[in-house]
Amino acid sequence: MTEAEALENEQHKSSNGDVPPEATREDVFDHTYKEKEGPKPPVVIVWRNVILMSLLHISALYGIFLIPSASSLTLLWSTLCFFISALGITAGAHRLWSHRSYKASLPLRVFLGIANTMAFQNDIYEWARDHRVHHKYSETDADPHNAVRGFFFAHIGWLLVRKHPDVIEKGRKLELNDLLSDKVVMFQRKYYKPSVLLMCFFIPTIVPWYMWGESLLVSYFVPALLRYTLVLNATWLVNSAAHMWGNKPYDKNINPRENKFVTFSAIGEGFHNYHHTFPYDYATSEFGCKLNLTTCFIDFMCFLGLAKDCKRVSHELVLARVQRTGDGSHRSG
Ligand code: ST9
Ligand code: ZN
Ligand code: ZN
Repeated sequence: MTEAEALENEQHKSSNGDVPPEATREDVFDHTYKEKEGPKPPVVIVWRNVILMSLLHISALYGIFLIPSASSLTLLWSTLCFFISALGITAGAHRLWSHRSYKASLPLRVFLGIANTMAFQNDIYEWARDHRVHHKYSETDADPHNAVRGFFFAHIGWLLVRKHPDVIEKGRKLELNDLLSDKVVMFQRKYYKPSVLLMCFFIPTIVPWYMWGESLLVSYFVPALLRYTLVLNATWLVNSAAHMWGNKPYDKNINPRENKFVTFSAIGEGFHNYHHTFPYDYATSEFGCKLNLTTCFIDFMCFLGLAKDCKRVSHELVLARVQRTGDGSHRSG
């Protein structure tokens, strides 16, 4: 075993801390999986989703057209709703529930659960299960948004067709007890549909209309539908653009890349080569808070005493990995 590998092993052990080891190992790439040989199963289009997603995107375009007639308070409210729902995905479903990269107190988990519902991207349990299977089987048939199938499939197409059977087969073998025993996750799952109607559509619409007399038309199409569509696309860019374009300073043998545009639009989630190399790092980046609003948010929660035990990869380990598997494009800082 080389020095770098020994360091990585050591880091992995310490990264698990007192978190159930199974829960954190579930997001690490499985080299033993082999795609089945022979013809691929047929692609089955789910027309209901195609129609709903088309209508949503047409409504979002109409929302853009309505922006000039929205009051500044409504635009401010839309931005706030964008950031709350984005944090529900990044700090909630992603860094907390999929990767267990830090610990959150009950009030913070309740906030993140509500914020996540506002983002309407499937319930936390389903999101985290699909995301763990994405890390464990990246770029294979068992990856729900396998980027080898092209930009469109990785971005939105995977939500418009039936899943590849291997996604379900491998997903069923994942260890998800940490999610099953989290009361916030289970509560959200139980009441998901009415909660989405309330948090993703009703509250964003009713607040501008009731509080400052915005028209119902603008209130529905801008802070509700346009904001929802923007958060969806910002998230999907991580699966599409950040798996296709950018450099690979940490591991040139994997597809995920460092993509500045995605880092900006997905509030700190575009350091994707780093993230797939060190999925347990709560900052999802070597550079902490830099260009990373989600990391700033988690740090602030730690400051308030609402979060703790943030897992981090040491500088030495990062450098050892850069030297061993990087593509030579690494810049510190
Ligand atoms: C959405 C999710 O948009 C976006 C996630 C993106 C992830 C990004 C990650 C990037 C990193 C983080 C960055 C964040 C950046 C954020 C920036 C913010 C500014 N394992 O699903 P079904 C079972 S959602 C185990 O119907 P089909 C399942 O339990 C958008 N089991 O599969 C069920 O079992 P049973 C809104 C699994 O029929 C059975 O299989 N939502 C797994 O193939 C059938 O499940 C939508 O659009 C698994 N992995 O249908 C809805 N998967 O029968 C979309 C499934 O026992 N979903 N199972 O209950 C659907 O309509 C369907 O899932 C489908 C597939 C049509 C896509
Ligand atoms: Zn991840
Ligand atoms: Zn990825």
